[in-house]
This record gives sequence, structure tokens and C-alpha cells, in this order.
Amino acid sequence: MTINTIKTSPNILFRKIRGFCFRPYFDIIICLLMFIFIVPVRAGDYVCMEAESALNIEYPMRVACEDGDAVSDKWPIVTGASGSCYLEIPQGSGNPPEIEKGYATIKFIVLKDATYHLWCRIWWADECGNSLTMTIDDGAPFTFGQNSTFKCWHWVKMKRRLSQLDLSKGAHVLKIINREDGVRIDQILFTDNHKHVPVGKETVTVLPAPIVVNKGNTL
Ligand SMILES: [Ca+2]
Repeated sequence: MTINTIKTSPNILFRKIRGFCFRPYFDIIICLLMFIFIVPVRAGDYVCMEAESALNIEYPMRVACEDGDAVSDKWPIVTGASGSCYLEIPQGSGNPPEIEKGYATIKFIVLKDATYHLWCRIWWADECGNSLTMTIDDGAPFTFGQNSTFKCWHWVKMKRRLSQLDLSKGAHVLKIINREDGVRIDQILFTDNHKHVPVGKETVTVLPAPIVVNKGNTL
């Protein structure tokens, strides 16, 4: 009897220890694992802007808003944009070499020296309206887009490795330039986290500037 008591007591004690001590530690470990594997999806530097927050806009680039004046039956407002507004170069408004005009500039700040990934939430009209020219600061122009998803909002990544995306800590200027008409740009995102894949409307980290819808230029 005494021997059995001696043999079973440690097991009972172990179960009590496991019940009262290991379970809380188990919960803490699960929380830590969630933090390690989920939170870093948003880790790293992350700058997301509304495209319509551009400071300088030259027609035929313009801002369109769901609650703004109807700009054209030929080129109606598209719903589903973050902030209900976006930049656009309306279909039929022209593009280089016939029309060299049309750009928007957006200032942004990154918090560290890093190689960044550039994503844009885009709406393309068709294969003749699926690209933009861009510059960052004084870097060489590059072509963005040319994918084949049309007539819906979707995220497009600059896949090609660009030295222009090796950014130093501080302020930079992105210029979006007319290359093809029939394009819409909703949000712009820079991140140094290659694991971050934007889905839907992303959280904006830069407050949009007051939006001025250009009512004077219609098709
Ligand atoms: Ca937007």
C-alpha cells in the first residue's frame, strides 16, 4: 500500500502541474507562434497611399470620385475603390506620342534604407490600356503593368528588379505618367517585406490630401 502510494503520487502531482502550469504556458506558446507567423506579414516598412492624394496632377490624368460629378457616359465612374476615389486617364483621352501630357506626382516617406517592392491597386480597360510609366525621384523611367487582368480592381506588383526601388530613408517622389489611356489607379504601396501580398483595400498609412475633382476636363 505504501509502495503504490509512493508510485502514484508523482503521477498525480505531474498531472496537477501539467493542468495548472503547462496549460497557461501552452496558451502563451500558441500566442507567441501566432505573433511570429502572422504579425510579420505586416512587418517591415509599409507605406500605403491613396493614388488620389497626388499633389500635382496634369490632365488627362485626373481624380474621379463616386460622389463627384459624372464626368462622361463614355467613361463612367467605377465603384469599389478605396476612399471611393482614384486617379485615371480616361479611355479616349489620348496617350503618347499623340498626347505627351498627363501625370501625377505623389510624395512619400520610407523609414529605412532598403530594397522596396512596389504594388498598385489597378483597373485596366484592355490590352491597350494596361500600363503606366513611372519615375522615382530622378531615376530612369520604367514601365509598370502590362498584365492581362481587365475591368476589375486588382493589385499589380512591379516584378522586375529595379535599382530605382533601392530607397534611402526619407522622402521620395513617385511620378505616374501617361503611357496608355484607359487606366485607373486606386492605391499605391511600398514595402520592404517580400512576404506581404496586398488583398482588397489596404490600410492607408499616409493621409490623403484634400481631393479636388477636376470638373473642367471631360471627354
Ligand atoms: Ca483610392
